[in-house]
Amino acid sequence: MRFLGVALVSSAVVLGACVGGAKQDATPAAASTPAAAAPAAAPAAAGTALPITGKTWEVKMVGDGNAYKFVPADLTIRAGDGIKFTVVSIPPHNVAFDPALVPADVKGQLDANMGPNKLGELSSALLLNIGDAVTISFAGIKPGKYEIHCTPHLAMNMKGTVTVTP
Ligand SMILES: [Cu+2]
Repeated sequence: MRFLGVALVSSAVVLGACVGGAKQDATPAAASTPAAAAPAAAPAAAGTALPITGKTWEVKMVGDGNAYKFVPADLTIRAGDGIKFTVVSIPPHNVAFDPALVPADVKGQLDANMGPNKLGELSSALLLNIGDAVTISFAGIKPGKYEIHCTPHLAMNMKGTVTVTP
C-alpha cells in the first residue's frame, strides 16, 4: 500500500511536471506492479500442468481418406513420460479422453497436462495443419489403461490406448 501510494504520487508529479512524451513513459511504470501480479494467480486456479520427467514418445496421426489412426495405436509408457502426437496426414486431428472413462482422481491432473487451446475437458487443441503437434504429459497420472480418440474422427474409429505403468 505504502509503495503503491508513493509510486502513484511520483507518477502524478511526473505527469504534472512534464507534457506530451513523458506521460507515455510514466503511466505504464506506475501500473506495472499490479499488472504483473495478476497473471501469476490464474494458472494455479485452473490446475497446474506437471512437466515430463521421463521419455517423450512419438505418435503419428494419420489419415488416408478411408482410415484414420494413431500410429502406434497402443502404447505402453511409464508415469512421468510424455507423448508427442504429430499430424502426418488428413488433418484436423486432436487427442481426447472420454471424461466418463477417466477415474475421478486422474481427471484434474490429466486435463491440466493436455496443453494449450483445449477444445474441452480432456480434449486437446484441434491440430489443423500437417506437422502440427500436441504433447501430453503423463506426469502425476496413476498407472492404468487410458483410451484415447480423435474427436473429428471418432466415428471413423480413430482410437488408441495409453497404458501407464509405474
Ligand atoms: Cu483424426
